[in-house]
Amino acid sequence: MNNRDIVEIFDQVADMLAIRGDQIHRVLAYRRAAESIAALGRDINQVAAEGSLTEVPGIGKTLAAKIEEMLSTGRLEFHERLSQEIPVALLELLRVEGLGPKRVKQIYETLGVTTLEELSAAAREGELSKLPRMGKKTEDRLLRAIEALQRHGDERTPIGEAWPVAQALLAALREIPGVRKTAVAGSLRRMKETIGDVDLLVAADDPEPVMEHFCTLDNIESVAARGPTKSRVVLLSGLGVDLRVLPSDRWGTLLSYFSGSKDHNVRLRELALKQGLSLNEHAFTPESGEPEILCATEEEVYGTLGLPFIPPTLRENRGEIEAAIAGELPDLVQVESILGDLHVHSTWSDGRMTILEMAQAAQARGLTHIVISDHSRSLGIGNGLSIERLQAQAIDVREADRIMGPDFRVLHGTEMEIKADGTLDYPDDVLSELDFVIAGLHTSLSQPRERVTDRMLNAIWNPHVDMIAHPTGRLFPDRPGADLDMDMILESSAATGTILEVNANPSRLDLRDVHVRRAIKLGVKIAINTDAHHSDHFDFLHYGVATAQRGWAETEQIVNTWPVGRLLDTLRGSGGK
Ligand code: DGT
Ligand code: CA
Ligand code: CA
Repeated sequence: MNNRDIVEIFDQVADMLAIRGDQIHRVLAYRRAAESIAALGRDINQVAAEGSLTEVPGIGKTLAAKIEEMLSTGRLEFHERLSQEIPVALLELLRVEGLGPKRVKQIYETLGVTTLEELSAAAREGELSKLPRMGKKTEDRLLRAIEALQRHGDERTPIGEAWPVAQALLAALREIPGVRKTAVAGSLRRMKETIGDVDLLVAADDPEPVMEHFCTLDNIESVAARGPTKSRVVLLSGLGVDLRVLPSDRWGTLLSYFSGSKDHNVRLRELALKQGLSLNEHAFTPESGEPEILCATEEEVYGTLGLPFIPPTLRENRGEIEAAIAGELPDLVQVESILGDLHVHSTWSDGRMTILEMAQAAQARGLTHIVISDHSRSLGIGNGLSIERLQAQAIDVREADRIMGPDFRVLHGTEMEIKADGTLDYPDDVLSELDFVIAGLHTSLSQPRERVTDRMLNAIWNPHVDMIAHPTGRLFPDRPGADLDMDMILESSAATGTILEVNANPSRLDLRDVHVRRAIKLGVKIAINTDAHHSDHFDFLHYGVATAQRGWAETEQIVNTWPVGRLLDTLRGSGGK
């Protein structure tokens, strides 16, 4: 059994206790323990072997014994006993929006309903509205929530999973004769961190062969809809994919419409109506009865509305229309502007390639500098470096720097733990020897807001700390990250000149877009780094750049766009920052 298995069982116990109507503090104890283990950042087997389970926040003697039982027997008797009273299947009902444990219990005990399908049938037959304290209105609302849950599930796909799938599908579609253009649209083109479904567009004169190919791909679970220009399939992975095919002279309106967001489109249609035009995916249609205006490019769509092109990453109706009208769209950071990666691992800690291999791979991608920042001593699971090993590593870094020649710099840094008690993992005199100091949270992420925020502030105010890595520590899909007081974090970073990272690993994307936006407004310096543990990970960069763009990040405020000399001058100029 691993951390996740135990988290799942504890979560189920908490849900079963809640449905049974146990005391809330008992429910919360299991919930807290699950969170704590999810955020542990260490293998629970190892912690148990050391005999230090009770040092994990939220784990007392009783829960430690339960964990040991699971680790040694692979099961938990208490869980099995509970599940005879409350079937595990019933827990699925808690996923329906608006359905709490009390209601689930009532529905189970009076109607014998245990699955979503049975619940849906009961709602359709009007059985639910007959229950006490449950009217027709609640029943309708629940039915809609059940249908939404059945249609989409409640989990969106992380962009890092959806993106490669979409690229592979497009590559296959491009092979079909008669296909002129292909694109991703929807939230994937806007590079949202999670994706509801993938939207693909094709320009072709004859849609039929495209549809035929698309609906007979081998990794399809089902074809949900098939029309002459529009189809939808569900892949074996559960990911839904919509495809639309139109002739290429309508490409601009097609791409604009299906790129969304819906709210952005609503604003565009309003602007069109003011000019007496109705706008849809096919064309602008003048109300006067004059012929349609076709747009082959999105530039023409925006141009017809009197606007400059608005990049897809801004299209969320968060002020981009107003900025476009005023001629004040941000000078967004681009992948090509990134010169350095300030967060790179090597075999010295948990990376899989040597310092030199990472430097060469970075140079091959057009970068001019990297910071080698391996884990610090207290991160056992990351093979963190003792002070002696950190100092020995300096020699290896300098050697790689020499081999790389004058056009590429390899800098020596660390990704240092901010420990659970808020202290830093290396003393100041060790830090002062390094070119670049990163501090980050990997453990005890579920501490209360005030405590975890204080921990982070302690690092931000340390004069040797140059950058905070992936500030909240969240991981898609199920580690929510620390409950930081972001206002305090952002203000203190601005005040101290501390750089905040947008971690480009698609399971992190942390800072997230909305926090980038606030950081940019406050003048906080931002870095976009891949946190590469292998040379392939340098390819994550575009996810981080897109996240920064979604936060309206301008090139100037992104420190990786600065030549290395400017970066080092700035760090030295501010007393270590
Ligand atoms: P998702 O899939 O939940 O991550 O988000 P989107 O933005 O990809 O949404 P989706 O797949 O439902 O639709 C793709 C785009 O198509 C959406 O961004 C805008 C456009 N669209 C879809 N339905 C409507 C609609 O009812 N009105 C308008 N104006 N646009 C729509
Ligand atoms: Ca979509
Ligand atoms: Ca869609």
